[in-house]
Amino acid sequence: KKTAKKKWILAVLSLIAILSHTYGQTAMINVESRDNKMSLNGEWKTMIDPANSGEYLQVWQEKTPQKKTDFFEYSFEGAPLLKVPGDFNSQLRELTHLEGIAWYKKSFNYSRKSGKRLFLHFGAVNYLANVYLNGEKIGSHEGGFTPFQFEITDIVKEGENALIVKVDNRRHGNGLPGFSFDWLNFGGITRDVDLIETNDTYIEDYTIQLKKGSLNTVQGSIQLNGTKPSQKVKVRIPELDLIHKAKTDEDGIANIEFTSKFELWSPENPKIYEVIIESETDIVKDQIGFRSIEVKGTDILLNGQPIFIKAVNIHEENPHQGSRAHSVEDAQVLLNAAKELGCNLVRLAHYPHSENTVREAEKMGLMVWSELPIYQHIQFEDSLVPQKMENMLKEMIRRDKNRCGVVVWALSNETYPGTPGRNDALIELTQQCRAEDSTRLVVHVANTQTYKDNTFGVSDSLYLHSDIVAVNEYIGWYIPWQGKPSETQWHVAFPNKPLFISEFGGEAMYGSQGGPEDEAAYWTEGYQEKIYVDQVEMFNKVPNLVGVCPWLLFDYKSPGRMHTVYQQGYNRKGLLSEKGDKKKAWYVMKEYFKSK
Ligand code: GCB
Repeated sequence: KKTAKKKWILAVLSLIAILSHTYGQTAMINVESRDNKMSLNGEWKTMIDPANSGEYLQVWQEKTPQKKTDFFEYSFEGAPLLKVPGDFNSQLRELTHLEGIAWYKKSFNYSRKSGKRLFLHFGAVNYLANVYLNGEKIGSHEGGFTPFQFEITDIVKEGENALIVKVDNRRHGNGLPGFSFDWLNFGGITRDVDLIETNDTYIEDYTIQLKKGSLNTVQGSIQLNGTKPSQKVKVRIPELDLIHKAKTDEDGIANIEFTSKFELWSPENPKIYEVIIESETDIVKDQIGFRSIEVKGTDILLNGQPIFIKAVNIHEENPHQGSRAHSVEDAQVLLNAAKELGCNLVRLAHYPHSENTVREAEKMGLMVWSELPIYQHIQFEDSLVPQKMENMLKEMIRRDKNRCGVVVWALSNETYPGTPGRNDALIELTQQCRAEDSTRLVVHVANTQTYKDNTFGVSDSLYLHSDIVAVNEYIGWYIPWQGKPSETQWHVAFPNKPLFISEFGGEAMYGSQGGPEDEAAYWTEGYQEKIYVDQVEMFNKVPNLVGVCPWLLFDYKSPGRMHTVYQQGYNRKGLLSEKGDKKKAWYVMKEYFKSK
Protein backbone atom coordinates (compact mmCIF):
# COMPACT_ATOMS: atom_id res chain seq x y z
CA LYS A 1 0.00 0.00 0.00
CA LYS A 2 1.36 3.40 -1.00
CA THR A 3 1.68 5.96 1.74
CA ALA A 4 0.51 9.50 1.08
CA LYS A 5 4.11 10.65 1.12
CA LYS A 6 5.12 8.09 -1.48
CA LYS A 7 2.19 9.05 -3.66
CA TRP A 8 3.19 12.65 -3.39
CA ILE A 9 6.79 11.89 -4.34
CA LEU A 10 5.58 9.83 -7.29
CA ALA A 11 3.33 12.65 -8.43
CA VAL A 12 6.19 15.15 -8.26
CA LEU A 13 8.54 12.78 -10.07
CA SER A 14 6.10 12.15 -12.85
CA LEU A 15 5.45 15.86 -13.14
CA ILE A 16 9.17 16.46 -13.48
CA ALA A 17 9.33 13.70 -16.08
CA ILE A 18 6.47 15.22 -18.02
CA LEU A 19 7.89 18.72 -17.84
CA SER A 20 11.41 17.74 -18.81
CA HIS A 21 9.95 15.74 -21.62
CA THR A 22 7.60 18.43 -22.75
CA TYR A 23 9.64 21.58 -23.03
CA GLY A 24 12.31 22.33 -25.55
CA GLN A 25 15.76 22.53 -24.04
CA THR A 26 17.66 25.77 -24.19
CA ALA A 27 19.77 25.41 -27.28
CA MET A 28 23.52 25.04 -27.49
CA ILE A 29 25.15 28.17 -28.86
CA ASN A 30 27.01 28.80 -32.10
CA VAL A 31 25.34 26.07 -34.10
CA GLU A 32 26.78 27.63 -37.23
CA SER A 33 30.26 26.38 -36.39
CA ARG A 34 29.27 22.76 -35.69
CA ASP A 35 30.89 20.43 -38.23
CA ASN A 36 28.83 17.34 -37.64
CA LYS A 37 25.60 18.81 -38.71
CA MET A 38 22.93 17.66 -41.08
CA SER A 39 20.54 20.27 -42.32
CA LEU A 40 16.84 19.45 -42.38
CA ASN A 41 16.14 22.57 -44.40
CA GLY A 42 14.40 22.15 -47.72
CA GLU A 43 10.95 21.04 -48.67
CA TRP A 44 8.68 19.65 -45.97
CA LYS A 45 5.28 18.07 -46.53
CA THR A 46 2.49 20.01 -44.91
CA MET A 47 -1.14 19.70 -43.92
CA ILE A 48 -3.12 22.82 -43.10
CA ASP A 49 -5.38 22.26 -40.11
CA PRO A 50 -7.81 25.17 -39.77
CA ALA A 51 -10.13 23.22 -37.47
CA ASN A 52 -7.40 21.94 -35.13
CA SER A 53 -8.46 18.37 -35.95
CA GLY A 54 -4.97 16.96 -36.20
CA GLU A 55 -4.67 16.72 -32.46
CA TYR A 56 -7.76 14.54 -32.16
CA LEU A 57 -6.85 12.51 -35.23
CA GLN A 58 -3.31 12.06 -33.89
CA VAL A 59 -1.78 12.76 -37.24
CA TRP A 60 1.73 12.23 -35.87
CA GLN A 61 0.97 8.54 -35.77
CA GLU A 62 0.70 8.54 -39.57
CA LYS A 63 -1.63 5.57 -39.64
CA THR A 64 -2.14 4.02 -43.03
CA PRO A 65 -5.03 1.72 -44.02
CA GLN A 66 -4.29 -2.00 -43.58
CA LYS A 67 -7.62 -3.47 -44.65
CA LYS A 68 -10.08 -2.42 -47.33
CA THR A 69 -12.43 -1.02 -44.72
CA ASP A 70 -9.79 1.09 -42.98
CA PHE A 71 -9.63 4.78 -43.53
CA PHE A 72 -7.99 7.73 -41.83
CA GLU A 73 -9.03 11.29 -42.40
CA TYR A 74 -5.57 12.73 -42.91
CA SER A 75 -2.54 12.06 -45.02
CA PHE A 76 0.75 13.65 -45.87
CA GLU A 77 0.58 11.93 -49.27
CA GLY A 78 0.25 14.49 -52.02
CA ALA A 79 0.55 17.22 -49.44
CA PRO A 80 1.71 20.68 -50.49
CA LEU A 81 5.41 21.25 -49.98
CA LEU A 82 6.57 24.26 -48.02
CA LYS A 83 10.11 25.52 -47.74
CA VAL A 84 11.91 25.44 -44.44
CA PRO A 85 13.17 27.84 -43.33
CA GLY A 86 10.32 30.05 -44.40
CA ASP A 87 7.02 31.43 -43.30
CA PHE A 88 3.92 29.73 -44.69
CA ASN A 89 2.02 32.98 -45.35
CA SER A 90 4.20 34.09 -48.24
CA GLN A 91 4.55 30.66 -49.85
CA LEU A 92 0.99 29.87 -50.80
CA ARG A 93 -1.51 32.51 -51.76
CA GLU A 94 -4.29 30.88 -49.77
CA LEU A 95 -2.16 31.04 -46.65
CA THR A 96 -1.53 34.79 -46.84
CA HIS A 97 -3.61 35.52 -43.78
CA LEU A 98 -3.36 32.19 -42.03
CA GLU A 99 -3.12 32.39 -38.29
CA GLY A 100 -3.65 28.79 -37.50
CA ILE A 101 -2.19 25.34 -37.51
CA ALA A 102 0.00 23.60 -40.02
CA TRP A 103 1.52 20.14 -39.64
CA TYR A 104 4.96 19.75 -41.16
CA LYS A 105 6.71 16.50 -41.97
CA LYS A 106 10.27 15.66 -42.90
CA SER A 107 11.87 12.23 -43.20
CA PHE A 108 15.55 11.73 -42.68
CA ASN A 109 18.01 8.87 -42.60
CA TYR A 110 20.40 8.37 -39.77
CA SER A 111 22.93 5.79 -38.79
CA ARG A 112 23.52 5.64 -35.08
CA LYS A 113 27.07 5.92 -33.79
CA SER A 114 28.17 4.83 -30.36
CA GLY A 115 29.62 7.55 -28.15
CA LYS A 116 27.81 10.25 -30.09
CA ARG A 117 24.84 12.37 -29.07
CA LEU A 118 22.27 13.74 -31.44
CA PHE A 119 20.33 16.98 -31.10
CA LEU A 120 17.47 18.35 -33.11
CA HIS A 121 17.85 22.12 -33.25
CA PHE A 122 15.30 24.69 -34.40
CA GLY A 123 16.40 28.28 -35.08
CA ALA A 124 12.80 29.44 -34.55
CA VAL A 125 9.21 28.35 -35.06
CA ASN A 126 6.41 30.90 -34.85
CA TYR A 127 4.67 30.59 -32.45
CA LEU A 128 4.02 27.22 -30.78
CA ALA A 129 5.79 24.06 -31.86
CA ASN A 130 4.89 20.52 -30.88
CA VAL A 131 7.52 18.10 -32.07
CA TYR A 132 7.03 14.38 -32.75
CA LEU A 133 9.62 11.84 -33.77
CA ASN A 134 8.54 8.45 -35.09
CA GLY A 135 5.08 8.76 -33.62
CA GLU A 136 6.15 9.99 -30.17
CA LYS A 137 5.91 13.51 -28.86
CA ILE A 138 9.37 14.68 -27.90
CA GLY A 139 8.46 18.14 -26.69
CA SER A 140 7.20 21.58 -27.40
CA HIS A 141 8.31 25.19 -27.45
CA GLU A 142 6.58 28.51 -27.13
CA GLY A 143 7.92 31.73 -28.59
CA GLY A 144 8.40 32.64 -32.21
CA PHE A 145 11.88 34.07 -32.33
CA THR A 146 14.35 32.09 -30.27
CA PRO A 147 16.12 28.75 -30.74
CA PHE A 148 15.44 25.49 -28.94
CA GLN A 149 16.59 21.90 -29.18
CA PHE A 150 15.77 18.34 -28.19
CA GLU A 151 18.25 15.61 -27.53
CA ILE A 152 17.19 12.58 -29.57
CA THR A 153 20.21 10.33 -28.99
CA ASP A 154 18.12 7.55 -27.46
CA ILE A 155 15.08 7.82 -29.66
CA VAL A 156 16.45 8.30 -33.14
CA LYS A 157 16.10 5.13 -35.20
CA GLU A 158 18.59 3.42 -37.41
CA GLY A 159 17.57 4.22 -40.99
CA GLU A 160 14.50 6.24 -41.78
CA ASN A 161 12.97 8.60 -39.22
CA ALA A 162 9.80 10.65 -39.46
CA LEU A 163 9.82 14.09 -37.90
CA ILE A 164 6.48 15.88 -37.55
CA VAL A 165 6.00 19.39 -36.21
CA LYS A 166 2.72 21.02 -35.34
CA VAL A 167 3.15 24.73 -35.94
CA ASP A 168 0.55 27.06 -34.47
CA ASN A 169 0.72 30.82 -34.96
CA ARG A 170 -2.65 31.70 -33.47
CA ARG A 171 -2.63 34.70 -31.17
CA HIS A 172 -3.00 34.26 -27.42
CA GLY A 173 -3.97 36.82 -24.83
CA ASN A 174 -1.17 35.56 -22.63
CA GLY A 175 1.31 35.16 -25.47
CA LEU A 176 4.40 37.25 -26.18
CA PRO A 177 3.32 39.28 -28.09
CA GLY A 178 -0.34 39.17 -27.09
CA PHE A 179 -3.39 39.74 -29.24
CA SER A 180 -2.46 42.88 -31.10
CA PHE A 181 0.67 43.92 -32.90
CA ASP A 182 1.49 45.95 -35.97
CA TRP A 183 3.18 43.42 -38.23
CA LEU A 184 2.26 40.34 -40.21
CA ASN A 185 2.23 37.32 -37.98
CA PHE A 186 4.37 35.17 -40.26
CA GLY A 187 3.89 31.57 -39.12
CA GLY A 188 5.88 28.47 -39.86
CA ILE A 189 9.29 26.99 -39.30
CA THR A 190 10.92 30.29 -40.00
CA ARG A 191 14.58 29.50 -39.31
CA ASP A 192 17.00 26.62 -39.92
CA VAL A 193 16.45 23.11 -38.64
CA ASP A 194 19.54 21.00 -37.99
CA LEU A 195 20.54 17.66 -36.64
CA ILE A 196 23.72 18.15 -34.68
CA GLU A 197 25.97 15.33 -33.66
CA THR A 198 28.30 15.89 -30.72
CA ASN A 199 30.66 13.86 -28.63
CA ASP A 200 29.41 12.47 -25.37
CA THR A 201 30.50 15.64 -23.59
CA TYR A 202 30.24 18.79 -25.63
CA ILE A 203 30.63 22.54 -25.27
CA GLU A 204 27.10 23.70 -24.71
CA ASP A 205 27.69 27.33 -23.88
CA TYR A 206 30.38 29.93 -23.30
CA THR A 207 30.60 33.63 -22.58
CA ILE A 208 33.54 35.54 -24.00
CA GLN A 209 33.12 39.29 -23.76
CA LEU A 210 34.92 42.19 -22.09
CA LYS A 211 34.05 42.71 -18.48
CA LYS A 212 31.86 45.73 -17.83
CA GLY A 213 33.88 48.91 -18.09
CA SER A 214 37.10 47.18 -19.12
CA LEU A 215 38.86 47.52 -22.45
CA ASN A 216 41.30 44.69 -21.98
CA THR A 217 39.89 42.04 -19.66
CA VAL A 218 37.62 39.26 -20.76
CA GLN A 219 35.43 37.76 -18.09
CA GLY A 220 33.29 34.79 -18.90
CA SER A 221 32.73 31.10 -18.59
CA ILE A 222 32.56 27.79 -20.41
CA GLN A 223 29.83 25.20 -19.84
CA LEU A 224 30.24 21.56 -20.79
CA ASN A 225 27.39 19.09 -20.98
CA GLY A 226 27.90 15.35 -20.68
CA THR A 227 29.23 12.50 -18.60
CA LYS A 228 32.73 13.95 -18.32
CA PRO A 229 32.09 17.39 -16.88
CA SER A 230 35.54 17.95 -15.36
CA GLN A 231 37.95 18.71 -18.16
CA LYS A 232 40.81 20.91 -19.15
CA VAL A 233 39.54 23.69 -21.38
CA LYS A 234 41.25 26.34 -23.47
CA VAL A 235 40.36 29.58 -25.17
CA ARG A 236 42.68 30.48 -28.03
CA ILE A 237 42.89 33.65 -30.07
CA PRO A 238 45.61 32.90 -32.62
CA GLU A 239 45.91 36.47 -33.90
CA LEU A 240 46.77 37.65 -30.41
CA ASP A 241 48.96 34.62 -29.60
CA LEU A 242 46.64 34.08 -26.71
CA ILE A 243 46.00 30.79 -24.98
CA HIS A 244 43.99 30.81 -21.79
CA LYS A 245 43.65 27.54 -19.88
CA ALA A 246 41.11 26.59 -17.27
CA LYS A 247 39.41 23.57 -15.70
CA THR A 248 35.71 22.88 -15.57
CA ASP A 249 34.21 21.73 -12.28
CA GLU A 250 31.92 18.76 -11.60
CA ASP A 251 29.06 20.76 -13.07
CA GLY A 252 31.01 21.30 -16.27
CA ILE A 253 31.58 24.99 -15.59
CA ALA A 254 34.81 26.97 -15.75
CA ASN A 255 35.03 30.66 -15.08
CA ILE A 256 37.55 32.37 -17.29
CA GLU A 257 39.31 35.70 -17.09
CA PHE A 258 42.18 36.93 -19.22
CA THR A 259 43.72 40.14 -20.41
CA SER A 260 45.02 41.14 -23.80
CA LYS A 261 45.63 44.15 -25.98
CA PHE A 262 42.53 43.91 -28.15
CA GLU A 263 41.95 45.99 -31.20
CA LEU A 264 38.48 47.13 -30.21
CA TRP A 265 35.35 46.68 -32.30
CA SER A 266 33.55 49.84 -33.37
CA PRO A 267 31.31 50.91 -36.26
CA GLU A 268 34.35 52.47 -37.96
CA ASN A 269 36.51 49.42 -37.36
CA PRO A 270 34.38 46.30 -36.85
CA LYS A 271 37.33 44.16 -35.83
CA ILE A 272 36.49 40.53 -35.13
CA TYR A 273 38.86 37.79 -34.00
CA GLU A 274 38.75 34.09 -34.58
CA VAL A 275 38.33 32.51 -31.16
CA ILE A 276 38.70 28.78 -30.57
CA ILE A 277 37.08 27.16 -27.57
CA GLU A 278 38.42 23.72 -26.81
CA SER A 279 37.84 21.01 -24.27
CA GLU A 280 39.26 17.47 -24.17
CA THR A 281 36.20 16.23 -26.03
CA ASP A 282 35.01 19.12 -28.18
CA ILE A 283 36.07 22.18 -30.13
CA VAL A 284 34.14 25.14 -31.50
CA LYS A 285 35.25 28.19 -33.39
CA ASP A 286 33.64 31.57 -33.17
CA GLN A 287 34.13 35.07 -34.51
CA ILE A 288 34.20 37.45 -31.58
CA GLY A 289 34.83 41.15 -31.22
CA PHE A 290 35.58 43.16 -28.12
CA ARG A 291 34.19 46.53 -27.09
CA SER A 292 32.70 48.17 -24.08
CA ILE A 293 29.33 49.86 -23.87
CA GLU A 294 28.08 51.84 -20.91
CA VAL A 295 26.05 54.77 -19.80
CA LYS A 296 27.91 57.45 -17.91
CA GLY A 297 25.82 60.34 -16.72
CA THR A 298 23.82 61.43 -19.73
CA ASP A 299 26.17 59.88 -22.30
CA ILE A 300 26.44 56.54 -23.97
CA LEU A 301 30.08 55.51 -24.15
CA LEU A 302 31.38 53.04 -26.70
CA ASN A 303 34.92 52.01 -25.82
CA GLY A 304 34.99 54.85 -23.33
CA GLN A 305 34.03 57.54 -25.87
CA PRO A 306 30.66 59.28 -26.15
CA ILE A 307 28.76 58.19 -29.24
CA PHE A 308 25.67 59.55 -30.97
CA ILE A 309 23.37 56.71 -31.99
CA LYS A 310 22.27 56.94 -35.61
CA ALA A 311 19.74 54.20 -35.75
CA VAL A 312 16.90 52.85 -37.81
CA ASN A 313 14.06 50.49 -36.98
CA ILE A 314 13.87 47.26 -38.98
CA HIS A 315 11.25 44.52 -39.11
CA GLU A 316 12.37 41.03 -40.05
CA GLU A 317 10.80 41.06 -43.48
CA ASN A 318 12.53 40.75 -46.83
CA PRO A 319 10.83 43.73 -48.47
CA HIS A 320 11.22 42.50 -52.02
CA GLN A 321 9.81 39.08 -51.27
CA GLY A 322 7.31 40.05 -48.62
CA SER A 323 8.48 37.12 -46.53
CA ARG A 324 10.00 36.66 -43.11
CA ALA A 325 13.72 37.36 -43.48
CA HIS A 326 16.06 34.60 -42.31
CA SER A 327 19.07 34.17 -44.59
CA VAL A 328 22.35 36.03 -44.83
CA GLU A 329 21.12 37.46 -48.14
CA ASP A 330 17.90 38.72 -46.53
CA ALA A 331 19.94 40.30 -43.77
CA GLN A 332 22.16 42.03 -46.31
CA VAL A 333 19.18 43.60 -48.09
CA LEU A 334 18.08 45.20 -44.84
CA LEU A 335 21.46 46.05 -43.41
CA ASN A 336 22.97 47.48 -46.59
CA ALA A 337 20.10 49.97 -46.68
CA ALA A 338 20.75 50.91 -43.04
CA LYS A 339 24.41 51.44 -43.88
CA GLU A 340 23.53 53.58 -46.85
CA LEU A 341 21.37 55.74 -44.63
CA GLY A 342 24.44 56.37 -42.48
CA CYS A 343 23.41 54.32 -39.45
CA ASN A 344 25.66 52.95 -36.74
CA LEU A 345 22.90 50.93 -35.01
CA VAL A 346 19.88 48.90 -36.04
CA ARG A 347 16.92 48.46 -33.75
CA LEU A 348 15.75 44.96 -34.61
CA ALA A 349 12.11 45.51 -33.74
CA HIS A 350 10.14 44.01 -31.93
CA TYR A 351 11.51 40.51 -31.32
CA PRO A 352 14.88 38.77 -31.62
CA HIS A 353 15.83 38.58 -35.31
CA SER A 354 17.76 35.70 -36.86
CA GLU A 355 21.32 35.01 -35.84
CA ASN A 356 22.34 35.68 -39.44
CA THR A 357 21.15 39.26 -39.13
CA VAL A 358 22.95 39.83 -35.86
CA ARG A 359 26.21 38.38 -37.16
CA GLU A 360 26.03 40.28 -40.44
CA ALA A 361 25.29 43.55 -38.65
CA GLU A 362 28.31 43.04 -36.44
CA LYS A 363 30.55 42.35 -39.44
CA MET A 364 29.29 45.50 -41.15
CA GLY A 365 29.90 47.75 -38.16
CA LEU A 366 26.30 48.10 -37.08
CA MET A 367 25.50 47.95 -33.41
CA VAL A 368 22.42 45.89 -32.62
CA TRP A 369 19.48 46.61 -30.36
CA SER A 370 17.82 43.29 -29.65
CA GLU A 371 14.28 43.28 -28.30
CA LEU A 372 11.77 40.97 -26.66
CA PRO A 373 8.22 40.85 -28.08
CA ILE A 374 6.79 42.28 -24.88
CA TYR A 375 4.70 44.66 -26.91
CA GLN A 376 1.80 46.92 -25.92
CA HIS A 377 -0.98 44.79 -24.39
CA ILE A 378 0.65 42.06 -22.34
CA GLN A 379 -1.29 40.21 -19.66
CA PHE A 380 1.34 40.62 -16.96
CA GLU A 381 -0.90 39.19 -14.27
CA ASP A 382 -1.58 35.95 -16.11
CA SER A 383 0.11 33.25 -14.07
CA LEU A 384 2.01 31.91 -17.09
CA VAL A 385 3.38 35.17 -18.40
CA PRO A 386 6.34 35.71 -16.01
CA GLN A 387 7.82 32.31 -16.88
CA LYS A 388 7.38 32.92 -20.60
CA MET A 389 9.12 36.26 -20.32
CA GLU A 390 11.99 34.74 -18.40
CA ASN A 391 12.42 31.85 -20.84
CA MET A 392 12.46 34.16 -23.80
CA LEU A 393 14.89 36.52 -22.13
CA LYS A 394 17.28 33.68 -21.40
CA GLU A 395 17.01 32.23 -24.88
CA MET A 396 17.70 35.62 -26.44
CA ILE A 397 20.70 36.34 -24.25
CA ARG A 398 22.18 32.89 -24.52
CA ARG A 399 22.24 32.94 -28.31
CA ASP A 400 23.75 36.39 -28.79
CA LYS A 401 25.73 37.24 -25.67
CA ASN A 402 29.06 36.81 -27.49
CA ARG A 403 28.07 39.22 -30.23
CA CYS A 404 29.84 42.44 -29.33
CA GLY A 405 27.61 44.12 -31.92
CA VAL A 406 24.67 43.65 -29.57
CA VAL A 407 24.76 46.62 -27.22
CA VAL A 408 21.15 46.81 -26.02
CA TRP A 409 18.73 44.28 -24.58
CA ALA A 410 15.37 45.96 -24.95
CA LEU A 411 12.84 44.27 -22.74
CA SER A 412 9.56 45.97 -23.60
CA ASN A 413 7.89 48.32 -26.05
CA GLU A 414 4.92 50.56 -25.39
CA THR A 415 3.46 48.74 -22.44
CA TYR A 416 0.91 50.71 -20.48
CA PRO A 417 1.25 51.83 -16.88
CA GLY A 418 -2.44 51.06 -16.36
CA THR A 419 -1.98 47.38 -17.18
CA PRO A 420 -2.19 45.46 -13.91
CA GLY A 421 1.16 44.11 -12.76
CA ARG A 422 3.10 45.89 -15.49
CA ASN A 423 5.78 47.58 -13.42
CA ASP A 424 6.37 44.70 -11.02
CA ALA A 425 6.70 42.21 -13.84
CA LEU A 426 9.04 44.38 -15.88
CA ILE A 427 11.18 45.33 -12.89
CA GLU A 428 11.59 41.65 -12.09
CA LEU A 429 12.52 40.95 -15.72
CA THR A 430 15.05 43.79 -15.67
CA GLN A 431 16.71 42.25 -12.64
CA GLN A 432 16.83 38.86 -14.32
CA CYS A 433 18.36 40.45 -17.39
CA ARG A 434 21.07 42.23 -15.44
CA ALA A 435 21.84 39.05 -13.56
CA GLU A 436 22.27 37.17 -16.84
CA ASP A 437 24.36 39.87 -18.46
CA SER A 438 25.83 42.86 -16.69
CA THR A 439 27.72 44.15 -19.71
CA ARG A 440 25.00 45.60 -21.91
CA LEU A 441 22.44 48.35 -21.67
CA VAL A 442 18.99 47.28 -20.56
CA VAL A 443 16.19 49.36 -21.99
CA HIS A 444 12.44 49.80 -21.81
CA VAL A 445 10.67 51.76 -24.53
CA ALA A 446 7.56 53.75 -23.73
CA ASN A 447 5.20 56.19 -25.39
CA THR A 448 3.53 57.36 -22.22
CA GLN A 449 4.76 60.96 -22.39
CA THR A 450 2.30 63.80 -22.44
CA TYR A 451 2.36 66.55 -25.07
CA LYS A 452 0.52 69.74 -24.18
CA ASP A 453 1.22 73.34 -25.16
CA ASN A 454 4.11 72.15 -27.29
CA THR A 455 5.65 70.65 -24.16
CA PHE A 456 6.58 67.02 -23.61
CA GLY A 457 6.28 65.51 -20.17
CA VAL A 458 8.25 62.30 -19.65
CA SER A 459 7.69 60.67 -16.28
CA ASP A 460 6.94 56.95 -16.70
CA SER A 461 8.49 55.32 -13.63
CA LEU A 462 9.48 52.33 -15.74
CA TYR A 463 12.35 54.49 -16.98
CA LEU A 464 13.88 54.26 -13.52
CA HIS A 465 14.77 50.73 -14.54
CA SER A 466 15.98 51.56 -18.03
CA ASP A 467 19.54 52.63 -18.79
CA ILE A 468 18.23 55.12 -21.29
CA VAL A 469 14.94 56.97 -21.56
CA ALA A 470 13.66 55.56 -24.85
CA VAL A 471 10.70 57.54 -26.18
CA ASN A 472 8.42 56.72 -29.10
CA GLU A 473 6.65 59.85 -30.32
CA TYR A 474 4.71 60.49 -33.51
CA ILE A 475 4.26 64.26 -33.44
CA GLY A 476 3.28 65.38 -36.91
CA TRP A 477 1.52 62.09 -37.63
CA TYR A 478 -0.76 60.64 -34.93
CA ILE A 479 -0.54 63.86 -32.92
CA PRO A 480 -0.39 67.29 -34.54
CA TRP A 481 2.24 69.89 -33.68
CA GLN A 482 1.12 72.42 -31.12
CA GLY A 483 3.71 75.01 -31.87
CA LYS A 484 6.97 75.40 -33.68
CA PRO A 485 9.16 72.32 -33.57
CA SER A 486 12.08 74.58 -32.71
CA GLU A 487 10.20 75.83 -29.65
CA THR A 488 9.16 72.55 -28.06
CA GLN A 489 9.90 72.13 -24.40
CA TRP A 490 10.83 68.90 -22.69
CA HIS A 491 10.16 68.18 -19.04
CA VAL A 492 11.89 64.93 -18.29
CA ALA A 493 11.69 63.48 -14.81
CA PHE A 494 15.04 61.74 -15.34
CA PRO A 495 17.52 64.56 -15.96
CA ASN A 496 20.46 62.30 -15.23
CA LYS A 497 19.78 59.77 -17.96
CA PRO A 498 20.44 59.80 -21.69
CA LEU A 499 17.35 60.22 -23.86
CA PHE A 500 16.83 58.34 -27.09
CA ILE A 501 14.01 58.84 -29.59
CA SER A 502 13.36 55.20 -30.42
CA GLU A 503 10.52 55.89 -32.89
CA PHE A 504 9.13 58.80 -34.88
CA GLY A 505 7.82 59.18 -38.43
CA GLY A 506 4.72 59.03 -40.54
CA GLU A 507 3.32 57.27 -43.57
CA ALA A 508 3.76 58.02 -47.25
CA MET A 509 2.97 56.05 -50.35
CA TYR A 510 6.03 56.18 -52.58
CA GLY A 511 5.28 58.27 -55.64
CA SER A 512 2.33 60.01 -54.02
CA GLN A 513 2.87 63.63 -54.99
CA GLY A 514 1.96 66.82 -53.23
CA GLY A 515 2.98 68.30 -49.94
CA PRO A 516 1.83 69.55 -46.58
CA GLU A 517 0.06 72.57 -48.13
CA ASP A 518 -2.24 70.39 -50.22
CA GLU A 519 -5.70 69.53 -49.07
CA ALA A 520 -5.14 65.80 -49.36
CA ALA A 521 -1.75 65.99 -47.74
CA TYR A 522 -1.71 62.73 -45.84
CA TRP A 523 0.12 59.84 -47.52
CA THR A 524 2.19 62.09 -49.75
CA GLU A 525 5.95 61.95 -49.75
CA GLY A 526 6.01 65.68 -49.13
CA TYR A 527 3.96 65.34 -45.97
CA GLN A 528 6.23 62.63 -44.60
CA GLU A 529 9.26 64.71 -45.57
CA LYS A 530 7.88 67.64 -43.59
CA ILE A 531 7.43 65.43 -40.53
CA TYR A 532 11.11 64.57 -40.76
CA VAL A 533 12.20 68.17 -41.28
CA ASP A 534 10.19 69.22 -38.22
CA GLN A 535 11.42 66.34 -36.11
CA VAL A 536 15.03 67.08 -36.95
CA GLU A 537 14.43 70.66 -35.92
CA MET A 538 12.95 69.51 -32.65
CA PHE A 539 15.85 67.16 -31.90
CA ASN A 540 17.97 70.20 -31.08
CA LYS A 541 15.62 70.91 -28.21
CA VAL A 542 15.65 67.45 -26.67
CA PRO A 543 17.71 67.38 -23.48
CA ASN A 544 20.38 64.69 -23.17
CA LEU A 545 19.64 63.38 -26.65
CA VAL A 546 21.99 60.49 -27.45
CA GLY A 547 20.42 59.31 -30.66
CA VAL A 548 17.37 58.89 -32.84
CA CYS A 549 15.75 56.00 -34.63
CA PRO A 550 13.13 56.61 -37.33
CA TRP A 551 10.21 54.24 -37.74
CA LEU A 552 11.29 52.71 -40.14
CA LEU A 553 13.55 51.53 -42.94
CA PHE A 554 11.24 49.71 -45.38
CA ASP A 555 7.47 49.65 -45.81
CA TYR A 556 6.31 46.31 -44.44
CA LYS A 557 3.24 44.12 -44.32
CA SER A 558 0.76 44.78 -41.57
CA PRO A 559 -2.76 43.47 -42.12
CA GLY A 560 -4.32 46.11 -39.88
CA ARG A 561 -3.32 48.82 -42.33
CA MET A 562 -6.44 48.79 -44.46
CA HIS A 563 -6.45 51.96 -46.52
CA THR A 564 -7.20 50.52 -49.94
CA VAL A 565 -5.42 53.22 -51.90
CA TYR A 566 -2.38 54.11 -49.84
CA GLN A 567 -1.67 51.22 -47.52
CA GLN A 568 -2.93 48.03 -49.12
CA GLY A 569 -1.91 45.97 -46.12
CA TYR A 570 1.36 47.80 -45.63
CA ASN A 571 2.57 50.07 -42.88
CA ARG A 572 3.89 52.88 -45.08
CA LYS A 573 6.19 54.56 -42.59
CA GLY A 574 9.22 53.31 -44.50
CA LEU A 575 11.88 55.69 -45.67
CA LEU A 576 12.00 53.18 -48.50
CA SER A 577 9.10 51.52 -50.24
CA GLU A 578 8.93 47.73 -50.13
CA LYS A 579 10.61 47.81 -53.53
CA GLY A 580 13.45 49.89 -52.16
CA ASP A 581 12.46 53.23 -53.72
CA LYS A 582 13.71 56.16 -51.72
CA LYS A 583 11.05 58.50 -50.44
CA LYS A 584 11.81 62.16 -49.87
CA ALA A 585 12.15 61.70 -46.10
CA TRP A 586 15.06 59.31 -46.71
CA TYR A 587 17.21 62.22 -47.82
CA VAL A 588 16.29 64.34 -44.78
CA MET A 589 17.36 61.54 -42.48
CA LYS A 590 20.52 60.83 -44.41
CA GLU A 591 21.54 64.50 -44.23
CA TYR A 592 20.84 64.59 -40.51
CA PHE A 593 22.96 61.53 -39.83
CA LYS A 594 25.72 62.96 -41.98
CA SER A 595 25.68 66.13 -39.90
CA LYS A 596 26.05 64.25 -36.61
C1 GCB B 1 4.57 52.26 -32.65
C2 GCB B 1 4.97 50.84 -32.48
C3 GCB B 1 5.30 50.23 -33.82
C4 GCB B 1 4.21 50.61 -34.81
C5 GCB B 1 4.28 52.10 -35.03
C6 GCB B 1 3.21 52.62 -36.00
O1 GCB B 1 4.61 53.04 -31.76
O2 GCB B 1 6.02 50.67 -31.59
O3 GCB B 1 5.38 48.84 -33.68
O4 GCB B 1 4.35 49.93 -35.98
O5 GCB B 1 4.08 52.73 -33.81
O6 GCB B 1 3.46 52.61 -37.20
O7 GCB B 1 2.15 53.00 -35.54
